[in-house]
Amino acid sequence: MSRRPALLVVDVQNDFCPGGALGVPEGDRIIPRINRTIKLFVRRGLPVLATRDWHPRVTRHFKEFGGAWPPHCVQGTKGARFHPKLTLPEGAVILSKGMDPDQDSYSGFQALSLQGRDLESVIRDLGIDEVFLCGLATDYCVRATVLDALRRGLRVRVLGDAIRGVDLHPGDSERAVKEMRQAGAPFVETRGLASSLPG
Ligand code: VGL
Ligand code: ZN
Repeated sequence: MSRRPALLVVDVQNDFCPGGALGVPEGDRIIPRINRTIKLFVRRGLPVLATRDWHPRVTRHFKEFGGAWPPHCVQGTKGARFHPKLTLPEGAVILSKGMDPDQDSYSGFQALSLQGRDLESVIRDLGIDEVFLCGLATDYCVRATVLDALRRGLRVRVLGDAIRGVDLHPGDSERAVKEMRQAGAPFVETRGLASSLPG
């Protein structure tokens, strides 16, 4: 059976980049690498998916209402937009998560497409059997999405030079990387990726 990978770009939004409400250090540095990788997938006719954190103004995810975070990625605000330098292709599948005001949801598998489909059904419908994953943040959404993908029996590769973490507690990102590797997600670099893609 032929392999069919997709690229999953996680939460590359203004609020997660330097200057944003929850700026991840160097969060914007990964964007040129992601853009080059997007081109590789588009040229081969392989799907590109992108998640976004998409919160209501009032949610238990935010400090003010008992959560861990300053307000960020509030639906419809500039902070919630994809970073302007990110070049998502026409036809990219956009999935939103974090809409439930009563819970934290970090995994892309809790996200819904604009048509209301969840990530797993989108992946199955597109005939994808392997996900290459990049984006923000290593210790939250990237980690949770990678572990969930593995639990669902998908092959996952993490683009190690195209992720960055929040590190709310020092060492969080490093621990997340170890955890993802141990769970069965190999790390690869964006450079030289062309040779490991079909077509
Ligand atoms: C995330 C912190 C708060 C993430 C979302 O998507 O990684 N991190 N909300
Ligand atoms: Zn959030």
